[in-house]
Amino acid sequence: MPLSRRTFVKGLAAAGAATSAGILRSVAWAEAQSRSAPAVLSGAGFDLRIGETTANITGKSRTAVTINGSIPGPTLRWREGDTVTLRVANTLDEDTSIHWHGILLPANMDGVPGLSFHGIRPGETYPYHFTVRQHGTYWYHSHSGFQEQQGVYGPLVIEPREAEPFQYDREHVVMLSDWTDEDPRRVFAKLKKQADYYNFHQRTVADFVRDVREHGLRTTLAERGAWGEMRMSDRDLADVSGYTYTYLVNGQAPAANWTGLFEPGERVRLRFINGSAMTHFDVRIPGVTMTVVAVDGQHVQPVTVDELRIAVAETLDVVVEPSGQEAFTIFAQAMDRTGYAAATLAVRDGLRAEVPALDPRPSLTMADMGHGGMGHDMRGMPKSADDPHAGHTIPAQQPTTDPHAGHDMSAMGAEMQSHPVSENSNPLVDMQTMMPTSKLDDPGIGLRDNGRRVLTYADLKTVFPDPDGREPTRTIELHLTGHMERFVWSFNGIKFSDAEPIRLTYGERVRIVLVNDTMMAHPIHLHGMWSDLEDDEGRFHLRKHTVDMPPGSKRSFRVTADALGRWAFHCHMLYHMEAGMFREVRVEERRST
Ligand SMILES: [Cu+2]
Repeated sequence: MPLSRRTFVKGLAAAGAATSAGILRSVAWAEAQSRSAPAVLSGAGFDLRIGETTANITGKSRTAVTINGSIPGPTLRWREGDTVTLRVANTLDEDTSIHWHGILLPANMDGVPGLSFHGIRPGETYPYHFTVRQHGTYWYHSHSGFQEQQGVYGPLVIEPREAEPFQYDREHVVMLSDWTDEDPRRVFAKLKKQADYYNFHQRTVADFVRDVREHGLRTTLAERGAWGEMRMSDRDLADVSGYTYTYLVNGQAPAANWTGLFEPGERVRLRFINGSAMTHFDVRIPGVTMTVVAVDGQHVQPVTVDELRIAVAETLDVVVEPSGQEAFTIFAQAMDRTGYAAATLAVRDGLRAEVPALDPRPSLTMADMGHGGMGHDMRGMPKSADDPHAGHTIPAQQPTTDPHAGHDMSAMGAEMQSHPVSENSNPLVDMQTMMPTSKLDDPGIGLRDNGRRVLTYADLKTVFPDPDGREPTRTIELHLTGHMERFVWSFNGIKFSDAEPIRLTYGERVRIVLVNDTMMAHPIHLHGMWSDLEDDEGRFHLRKHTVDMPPGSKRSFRVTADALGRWAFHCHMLYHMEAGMFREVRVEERRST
């Protein structure tokens, strides 16, 4: 008797299959399942099936799109050096795909429809086949439409061939994600129509931009009295908020209390994966410090912190030694503080520790908007009220040649930022940063001076030296641009549909400099090749597959173009990518002309 295609998922865990007669298995079975981890598949051959599943996260049944009937999909465990085969069957009535995030592989195995291949048509099975050349914590997800938001994502763990430089007694995957009962196409349509749909507060940045356009900068500032009155809103921190989202740990809402077990005295490795569509999380485990040992699958020099921010698509491995309590809360606040994901580390099932209150919602400061003096809240700097031109993010239509611009900021080491001509008078660009800095040692919006030791990129150093060693021979600067009211996002003011590929020559070493001209964070992901983040002195610092770009930041990374073919390069905020913040990177053989 064939199983029904629709499967009931309780609390969004791997859950019971209905029989073909539509009779659900017992509630007890479903509840038992809801507390377990997603299925774990290991070996070299894998069968994955993308299909529709009935899910109930919030008390209402919804149609999710799943891998093998669960959200997240199964945890795949590969071994470094193995050649793996993954047969991905599409039982949907639309195209699908699976992209192996952060994995080095041939371009036709990368799973991006339109670049790597044509996608997987309904009823088809696509065989992915490649040799695994790395180890660590990664994830995989659909690269088709909004399927990732609907549930098509799962953890990927690659066991190393050689011993790792740290020890642990057990491990848990902790996959964070965001779920909406709404159809993501509707969410996107609402953002396009009214960008502050998910925000009930005044949208002061957009108001400010409009006022400056209509009345000029000086008048607008005089009317507002001081910079400090430019209060930011929810909308400026996250496009899509807890108003529609339920935040999940391993597919479970906070009430379902996913629990990872430990025995007192054990060292526990937690593999944090941010598999959400749109949400940066700030993670802590009250009562336990976390020693970060790997980032984006790459070993780093251990650093011990109380709290860490994990951007969309990043992974962070930590080792913890819980003791003195039977239960601890893994608390992951959404960056905009409109909700949280929560789970428990405990000595047995059924326990729960106190869940902290959400931190207050942060305000963006002038520093967040591309002011040179990072970390200063301009409300505390009365001078700035007198000098309305001091380097900050300005509406794009303002002339950037203002002789007063940033003159009192030179002592802070930042330089006036120039912008691509394609941003000039561009209706898709509403803001430009004037004095961006790397902000590598900045904990970030909402995490500064909170009394906890918060991880920054500056704290993270890859354990190995630059594997390439060559200086980049050229620099490609790209600006992250957007227009908040229109909900368009782009590189250099040019949407993907209108953009030429970025062409790299096979074997070359290039430096990519990103400048964030917007008020939002953008985690930028290059497929197929590493992004080797540089420190403030331009040295190799941290190997990543996804580089988060806070508002008003400028960061650089090195790329060795060692993978031929067509690769995606994009913001990993799903709706930003969909709205145009996407480029093709094409690596080609040197022409012998
Ligand atoms: Cu983005």
